[in-house]
Amino acid sequence: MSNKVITIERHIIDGERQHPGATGNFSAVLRDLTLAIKVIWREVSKAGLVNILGVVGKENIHGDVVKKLDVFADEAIYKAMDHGGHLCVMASEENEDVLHIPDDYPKGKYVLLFDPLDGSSNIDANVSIGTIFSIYRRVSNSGKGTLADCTQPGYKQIAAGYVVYGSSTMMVYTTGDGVHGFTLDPSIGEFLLSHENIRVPKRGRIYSVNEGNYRYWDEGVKKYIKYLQEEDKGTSRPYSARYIGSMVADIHRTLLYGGIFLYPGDTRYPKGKLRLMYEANPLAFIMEQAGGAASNGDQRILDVIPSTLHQKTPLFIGSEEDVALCKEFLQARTAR
Ligand code: AHM
Ligand code: MG
Repeated sequence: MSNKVITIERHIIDGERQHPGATGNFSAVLRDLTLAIKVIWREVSKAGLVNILGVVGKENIHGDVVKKLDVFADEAIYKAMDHGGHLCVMASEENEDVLHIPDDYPKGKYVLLFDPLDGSSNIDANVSIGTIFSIYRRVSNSGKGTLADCTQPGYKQIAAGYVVYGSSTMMVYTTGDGVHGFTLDPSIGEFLLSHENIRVPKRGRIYSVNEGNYRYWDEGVKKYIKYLQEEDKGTSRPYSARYIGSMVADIHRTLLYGGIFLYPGDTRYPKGKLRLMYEANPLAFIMEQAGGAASNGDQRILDVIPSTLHQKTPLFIGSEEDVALCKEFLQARTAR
C-alpha cells in the first residue's frame, strides 16, 4: 500500500486519463455524486438527534419540515445530479417512474440509477446503512432519457459503487478496472484511498442470509445451508453466520472477508426481496471486478435482461467457489 494521500476525486480523474479521448464528463458525474454522498452522510451521522432537533414530519426550529432520511437522501442525490449536464435520466428505488432532468437543464450521455438509503429500517438502531449506485451510457439518441435507458442489462454498467455509513464511512467503486475503497476523513470532508484494488478471497468461511425465512426456502437452499453448518475441517466448516440486514454492510464484509451472501426466492416471494437494477446489478459488477461472482441461481446476474425497472431477483453473491457450490445445490446436481 502506498503512503500517498489520494482523494477519490484525484483517483477518478487519474482513472479517466487512462482512456484516450475521455472528455472529463464521466469524472464530473462521479464528482457530483460524491458531493451528494457527503450531504447524506452529514444527515445520517445526526440521525440519533432527530428527536432532539425535530420530529420527522414536523417542522424543525427553522420552519422546515424534517424529512425521513430515505426521502432526504433521494432528494439530495437528485438535486446534486439534475443540473450538471452529464445525465439524461435517473431512476431511484424510491420512485415508481424514471426521474427526468428538468426541461431547462442540458441533457448528457449518462444514466444514473440509485438506491438512496439501503437498509433504512436499521437507522433507529444505529446499524450501518448504505447508498448504492450504477451508471450506464444512454441508448436513446438525444434529448430526454427514456425507460429503455434505465432498463439495460447489468453487463452494460460503466461504473457502480456503494457507500457504507458505518463505524467509518466508506465509498467503494469500480469503473471496470478493479475495485477501490475510500474512507471518509470527517475532519477534512474528503474520501481518501484506503483499500486499493480489493480482491475477494476465492473461498470464505462466512454465510450471510436471513435464516428466519428457512421454512419458506426450497430444498436446495436448505441443504446448502445445512451443508455449511456441518463440521469438516478440510473445507473450513462449519461456516460462521453473520447477518446485519443492511445489504451494503453485509456485501462489504463479504467483499473483504469472503464467503457468501444470499437472498433467495421462497414460497412467499419467489423472486426474493432485492431489486435487480438498484441492488443486485451494481453489487454484482463490484463483486465480479473483485474476483467474485453473483448469480440469480440460474444465470449470472449481469446477464439478466430486465423487463421492469423495479423487478426483484434472487441473489447469491460472494467468493467465486462459494457461489459455484451454492449453485450446484440449487440445481440439485450434487447428491448429498
Ligand atoms: P430496503 O431497500 O427497503 O432497505 O430493503 C433492502 C434491505 C437490504 O439492505 C437487506 O439485505 C434486506 O433488505 C434485509 O431484508 P430482511 O429483513 O428480509 O432480511
Ligand atoms: Mg434497498
